[in-house]
Amino acid sequence: MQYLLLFAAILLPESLAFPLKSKTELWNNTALETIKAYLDRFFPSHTKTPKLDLEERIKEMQRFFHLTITGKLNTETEEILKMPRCGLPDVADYKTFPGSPRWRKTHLTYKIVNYTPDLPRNKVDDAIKRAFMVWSDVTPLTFRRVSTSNADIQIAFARREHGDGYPFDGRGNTLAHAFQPGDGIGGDAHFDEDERWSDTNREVNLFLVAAHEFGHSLGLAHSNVRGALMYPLYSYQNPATFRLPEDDRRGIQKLYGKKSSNF
Ligand code: TQI
Ligand code: CA
Ligand code: ZN
Ligand code: ZN
Repeated sequence: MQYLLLFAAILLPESLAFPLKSKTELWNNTALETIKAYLDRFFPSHTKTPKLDLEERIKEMQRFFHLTITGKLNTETEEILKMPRCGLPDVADYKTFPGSPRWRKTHLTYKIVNYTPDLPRNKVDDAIKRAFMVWSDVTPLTFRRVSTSNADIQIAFARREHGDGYPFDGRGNTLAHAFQPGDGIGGDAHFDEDERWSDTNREVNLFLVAAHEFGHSLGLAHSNVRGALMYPLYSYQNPATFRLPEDDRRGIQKLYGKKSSNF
């Protein structure tokens, strides 16, 4: 046993005998700082998407430059960092989620699981219906309301912890969230019951937030274009005259194509 300990004691300081190793680590740290700064500048991600970690952001960059998608800072990726380039971000418009998840069918179903007491039921139904129309108006997608439990997009009002690991936070801040296309919880949209939902410009307009959330449900992430529906800032627009901004239209049509004409 004593021999073993001694052996270990001799082996451990080995790394100190190779200053090269710590030098490599130092260099790696610098490279990491460099790519972080590069990504912040040219592939900005919003603070509201904490799930987009460094690896995902490197993948996004690799996808853009048609490199092998590893999510790791390899030589190929580092070459890009050294290249002269235009000072504008590469992703200056709509965005999809990493891997561009989307529905593989055009006829989707939705279910309104429960209602907020803030609005009469028919106003909730109407806001949700019109929020889906924002997207079906410009794509081949159709949305049909069902009351069975296996709808593609489940819509619910909930407060605080509600079973998906993303608890709501009381009045204010997060208003709602939605999951990217996929099985199970994929596509589902949840609205914070601690908000005051409205069909006017008072408090939080259900139609506008639902239209934004359904953008996420269909595969759109946040856009960098000010004024886009998927821009991560709530700005009130009159629902009666709402028109889907061009950036969002291009984004959703990239995923699903244009609305096929009627003949
Ligand atoms: N909810 C965030 C949102 O939907 C939650 C979120 C952050 C999110 N990152 C995401 C959801 C990525 C899906 C994918 O953006 S929120 C707005 C807006 C919110 C924010 O309550 O902050 C709207 C909900 F755009 F105004 F900031 C609706 Cl319209
Ligand atoms: Ca909230
Ligand atoms: Zn939820
Ligand atoms: Zn959003």
